[in-house]
Amino acid sequence: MENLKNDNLVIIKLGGSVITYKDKPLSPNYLAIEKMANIIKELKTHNKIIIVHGGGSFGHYWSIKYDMHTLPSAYSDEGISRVRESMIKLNSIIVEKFIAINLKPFSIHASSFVFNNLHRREQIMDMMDMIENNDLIPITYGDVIHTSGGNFSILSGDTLMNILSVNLKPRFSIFTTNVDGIYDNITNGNLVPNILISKTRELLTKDADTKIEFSSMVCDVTGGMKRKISESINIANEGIPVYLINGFYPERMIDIINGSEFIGTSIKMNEESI
Ligand code: IP8
Repeated sequence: MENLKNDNLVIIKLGGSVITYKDKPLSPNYLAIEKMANIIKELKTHNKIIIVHGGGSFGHYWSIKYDMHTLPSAYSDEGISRVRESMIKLNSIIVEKFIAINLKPFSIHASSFVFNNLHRREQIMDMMDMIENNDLIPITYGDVIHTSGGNFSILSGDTLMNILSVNLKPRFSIFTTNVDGIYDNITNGNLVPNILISKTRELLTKDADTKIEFSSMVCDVTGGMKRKISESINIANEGIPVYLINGFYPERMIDIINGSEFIGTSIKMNEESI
């Protein structure tokens, strides 16, 4: 595989817990979306941007109701339609907010570049073409996708982050969630600012005694923080720095890009192990 480096590309995940009220079915958080859009506009002046968004109280609400998961299976057709429809709706709410401030989003459905859990590299590279030759911001999202033989599965936006990052080699990949980053402990924990991963994908923190406990977010069929961390490790393993920050303070992305101090967690490959 050719080793592309896209030094001014940033891939950003808008977490479902930021863009929707996760405990209130089908309710977008318009203010959070607007705030995020304004910061993305600022970032866009010096960077190329690709957006991935999660399902929040849209996709996850229906996935739970119809017992649908990431494992391919013969789920209820009604459930499949409901999840798909709700994600289209959420995507169009975000797209409208972007257009309202003169950003030019271009929605790309995940099934156009992922099929049967395999990705189509050509379609992914096409996003780069569109970024380089147009002023567009490709925007894709976690969704229900057809696998085969009548089976469908829920595809997480976190997995899309991994697929896009590994193929497009951005300068950074940023996950936004409703917490400041990764904590060393589920209750009363401390924020872990830097995590290094070794070649063996072992997590190394500055303080060797720090252990990271994982929790699954309530109302999440795709694995919550645990999946975010495992996808982040896959990305960092390719030499791409990953940041997890609080999406209610999207200005923290500007600090990251400026190389300033920021509140959040970075996950990077331990240089000594490269
Ligand atoms: O919120 C899942 O995407 P995620 C989307 O990024 C659905 O895990 C349909 C539940």
